[in-house]
Order: sequence, then structure tokens, then C-alpha cells
Amino acid sequence: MLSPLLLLLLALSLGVAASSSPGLVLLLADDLGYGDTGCFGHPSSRTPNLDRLAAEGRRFSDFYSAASVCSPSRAALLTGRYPTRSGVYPGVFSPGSRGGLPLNETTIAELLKQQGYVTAMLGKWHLGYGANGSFLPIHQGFDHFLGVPYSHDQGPCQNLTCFPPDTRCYGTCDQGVVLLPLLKENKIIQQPVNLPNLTPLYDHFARDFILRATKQHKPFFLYYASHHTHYPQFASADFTRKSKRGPVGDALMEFDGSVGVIMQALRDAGVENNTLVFFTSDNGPELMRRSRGGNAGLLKCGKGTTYEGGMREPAIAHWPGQIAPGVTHELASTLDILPTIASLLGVKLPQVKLDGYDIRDVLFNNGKSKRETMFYYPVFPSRELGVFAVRYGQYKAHYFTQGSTHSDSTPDHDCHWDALLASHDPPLLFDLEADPSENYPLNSFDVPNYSQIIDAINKEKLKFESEMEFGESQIDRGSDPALEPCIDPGCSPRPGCCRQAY
Ligand code: CSN
Ligand code: MG
Repeated sequence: MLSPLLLLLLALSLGVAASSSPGLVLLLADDLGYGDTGCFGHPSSRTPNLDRLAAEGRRFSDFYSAASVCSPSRAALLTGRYPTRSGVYPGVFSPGSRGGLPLNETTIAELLKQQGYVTAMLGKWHLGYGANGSFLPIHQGFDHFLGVPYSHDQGPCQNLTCFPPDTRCYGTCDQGVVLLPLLKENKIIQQPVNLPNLTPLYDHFARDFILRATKQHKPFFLYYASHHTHYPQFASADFTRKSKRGPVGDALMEFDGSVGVIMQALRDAGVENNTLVFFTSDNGPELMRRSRGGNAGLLKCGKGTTYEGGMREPAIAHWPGQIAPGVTHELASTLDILPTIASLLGVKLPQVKLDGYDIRDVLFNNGKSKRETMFYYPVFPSRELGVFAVRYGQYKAHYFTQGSTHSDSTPDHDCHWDALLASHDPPLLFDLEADPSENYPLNSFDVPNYSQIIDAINKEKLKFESEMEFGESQIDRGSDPALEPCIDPGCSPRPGCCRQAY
């Protein structure tokens, strides 16, 4: 017979054992460019909390998203697989999309839930809504969800198209679809969502989630996918007109404020030294919004393209006592996060083809990355054309180039929508270490081993493509207005009646 005291001790030790699994916080900005944060060199952004994470943690100079727009990028982040495999292509999900991230894909949240983690997601999902919300985060391993199902310009945008109202925003929002809803788990709690109040709501949820989990001695995973700095920018009263960079600067400052709130919550809960915090962005900046878009820094072009500005992202890993401060120039990707977390916890990997590597050596030993390549698919990937570009070590070869509306309006014409698809044989070759801006294509006069480099990259491309199986496209399943989220499902006429006064 165990005495009550022994039972108590046993329970306590189990609790301690469980809570010694590290906390995990994944911070994802939306359309934030390589050059947008202070710690990545922006001269007028105010990002003191991200800058502190960078100073105390490891900043990545060569970190990649697996797509240049949102939905496929997020699919890759959560599954460790190129989105061509999971079917999250072409483009992004819309409010009435029939498809979503297939439920049989294993997400980071599902992996962690199996390990006893409590899991929560805040912010923008954009991996499908589906009939009765069947594709929402709570069906992909998240115990809790507070957020919106897709981008906040994929609806009539209320009066926020130009917020503050006397500033230009360089664009419009989608009309003819429902107002953007706010969801709690799978219930619509506001329609339209009150955007200026949203970040304070998230901050409150995040703090509460971290404090509650630690009090219950449960390891936690928080995925905070901020709406900032996606167009059209907004901010709460505390941040409006507070930055030196106008509305996009205010939005970024509000996101940075959330980072501060979350870090303070970790300290208050006493778990900062037992928590891995990882920050990155889903894709490059939307340069078509001119000064209201983000900034790719010294990288070429932005969102929607396979140039560096489209897919190379700011990234920081923070874990006091485990990750030594510094900068790494090793190659890494959002694809690597799932395998790295799995190996950190000693969890078996999902039994599917993964595209990520365990980068613990880069994080904890300032070591080498197992990743030698990065493959760049366009927004409309096809088996016929295959990957548009390949990074191999310091070199990058472009087999195809194409501009994008998302990157319109910069002085560089290569970025624009009317820079039509062009094929390159031999591929355009750049040395990203000598020329990170992809300004000067190399030839055999520039590099003596030019043809060996091209051969080696061709070989990597062939091998990769021979192992790439395209999943059935989830986005080509199209959309049905009846599937758009509606707070009053039986109402008419839609979409206008899907609205609740508050
Ligand atoms: S994204 O931005 O969702 O952050 O990639 O809000 O590609 O057609 C992209 N698109 C609306 C968007 C449409 C977005 C598209
Ligand atoms: Mg985005």
C-alpha cells in the first residue's frame, strides 16, 4: 500500500518530469521581410523585443521559408514537408475553399500533443476552413485556437482599408465574400473581427496560456501566427502612430510588443530558461504596397517570387543557457523545425517523406547544418516545370524566373507581374555569399569550376525531383460561397447577413 505522502511525492515528481519537457513558442510574422526588423538592419523599425531575442539568442542569416506565399508556407512549417507533397498549392486558400491542409498530415502540434503537451494557436491559420470548420487548427493538434481562418484582406475589410483613415494603403480588400470572422476553437465569436482590439486579446490569451500550463506542470506549445505586418496594416491605439515608419511600422511594433508580453510571461512563470522560442516569417514582403509593404533589405524582390526576397526570412532561436548568443550563417528552413523538435524530445518522426533536417547542432553547438540545398517552387508549381531555383551551398541557380504582382512597384523590373516566365539554360548562377542581392550572374570566366558547379546543382535538382510526389491539389478543389464562415448560418441574403452587431 502506498501512503498518501508517497502518492503525493509520486504525483509531484511526475508533474516535474512532465514539465521538464521544454516549453515551445513559435512566433510567425506575416509578410515580414528580411530587412524589416532592427536586428536585421532596418534603420527606423522599432523592434526592441525581437532585437533582444536576437542579442541573447541565435540569429540566422540564411533561413528559408518553403514558399513565397502564405498557405503553402504554413503547411511546410507545420508538417516539415514541401507543400507540393501535402497538396497546399497553387496560391492560397480563400474564404470558401473546399480544401485545407489534409487531416492525415502530421503537424508539430499533433506530434507534441502525443507527448503530453498542451497546445494552442493564436492568429492567422490559412490552412483551410472547410465544411463546418473541419480544417481548423483544433483538428490538427491544437487544443485551443483563437484567431482568424485566412488573411484579413480576404473580406470587405470594414473601414480598415486605409487605417488610420487619412493614410494611403495602396490597395483594396476582397468584396463579395463574408466579413472576416474571429474564432474561438471552432466557434465564430465575432463577425467582423475587431482588428484594432485583436492583438491585446491575443496577448492576454498567450500570457494566460503560459501561466496556466506551467501552474499545471504541463509542457506547452504556443504557435502565435500574427497578422502583422500583412496588408492592410492596423494596430491598437497603443501603437498607432508610435513608430517612425508609418502604418507598417506601427503594425510591426505591435507584433514586437506581443513578443515582449510572451517573454515576460515566460519569465513570470519561471520557465524562460526551459523554453525554446523561435521567430520567423511566412514569406517575403508585399512590395506592391509600396511604403506600406515590408522590406526585403538587400535581397532581390519579395513575396510571390523565387528570388531571395520572396523566401529568405529573418529567423531567431532563443533559449537561455542552451543556445549561445550569436549569428549562424548555416542553411536552415522552416522545414527543419518539426524534425528538430522531434529529435529534441526523442519522438518518432511521422512515417511519411519529410523534407526537413534535425538542426540541433546549429542551435546548440554552433555547428554545421545537415541542410545543403533549398528548392524554390513558384506560387503555381507544376510537375512539368519543376522547381524554379535551387540553392546548393553558397550557390543558387535559377532555371526559371518570373515576377509577381505581390512584388510590383519596386525599381527592379524583374520583380513585377509583367516580368513574364523566362527559362534559363544554362541556369542563371549566383554566388549568394559574394552577391546576396542576385545582381551578377556568373559564367565560366567568373568561376573556374563553373561547369562542375552547374553539374552538381543539376544533379541535386534531378534527385530531388525524382523523389517529389505531388499531392492532389487542395486549392484546385475550388471554393463554394456556402462554405464561407457565417455567424448566422441560416441567414439571408449572404454574404452581407453574416454579421453580428457588437
Ligand atoms: S497571404 O496574402 O495569404 O499572406 O499569402 O492575403 O496570393 O492571391 C495572398 N494571393 C490574399 C495573400 C491573396 C492574401 C493572396
Ligand atoms: Mg503571408
